[in-house]
Amino acid sequence: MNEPDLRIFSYLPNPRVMKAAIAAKLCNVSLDIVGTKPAELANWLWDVHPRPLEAHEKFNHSPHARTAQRGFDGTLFKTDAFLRLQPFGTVPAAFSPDGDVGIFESNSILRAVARLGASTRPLYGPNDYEASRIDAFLDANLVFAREAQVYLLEIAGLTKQAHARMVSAYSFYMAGVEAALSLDTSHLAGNALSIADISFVCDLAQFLREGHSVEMLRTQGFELISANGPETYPRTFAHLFTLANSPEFAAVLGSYLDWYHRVKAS
Ligand SMILES: N[C@@H](CCC(=O)N[C@@H](CS)C(=O)NCC(=O)O)C(=O)O
Repeated sequence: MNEPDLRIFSYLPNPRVMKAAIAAKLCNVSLDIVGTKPAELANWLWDVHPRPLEAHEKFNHSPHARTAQRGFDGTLFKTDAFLRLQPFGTVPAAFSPDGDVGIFESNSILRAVARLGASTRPLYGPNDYEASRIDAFLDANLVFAREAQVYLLEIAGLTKQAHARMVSAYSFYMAGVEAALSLDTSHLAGNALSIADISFVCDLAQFLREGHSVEMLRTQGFELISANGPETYPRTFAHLFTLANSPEFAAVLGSYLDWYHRVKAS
């Protein structure tokens, strides 16, 4: 088998990995994506060469045992070699083919794919200024996505403050995206599809999964933050679904957003 251009380890499916997978399809970069269902990743060795653990390797005094930090509970098994390359100890975790370079943060893994495939299809802007504007969207996405991560992890027991904080982060982000799409351009950062659009689709698609918790929110006295989204932010939702339905996005997203259409249609 030919060596891939980039290796990625994560729980799957993961919209943060989908960012890299969509870009890879668009610019013909080969990825080796390794992982398993979220609940099963605690049974894997988080390493430069990740693999399922044997039962006898899973004990609390293992040199690899670490306390999970966010999104996981209990103990995870991360090697020193993994943590040298992935200092925040998170997934998705990407590696250069030789395993010498670790790349973390899904937006930066996305950037890596765009750089590797730039000669096939430029997804990272035609010049330094445009690339920096794309970076600015990626930064804004990350701020939104971090707020969304905290909100979704706490959704079973939200405080009023936590809910209000997400409302504010959502409105700020969505208003900015809507404003960008109200300019005379077809995409977020200009007239060409870029990694800014890819990151936007995946992060917003993940946030919309608050819709799975509508009853849980109601019992706490909250409504869906994204309710009336298409009415309040029409350009943003149109952009999301136009891209999500395009071939390369649809091939990676699969059924990830199907539930949203079902709920909206009912
Ligand atoms: N902003 C990061 C988020 C990555 C992240 O927080 N990953 C969590 C799972 S959702 C993780 O790997 N946690 C490891 C731990 O709990 O130790 C990205 O986009 O890649």
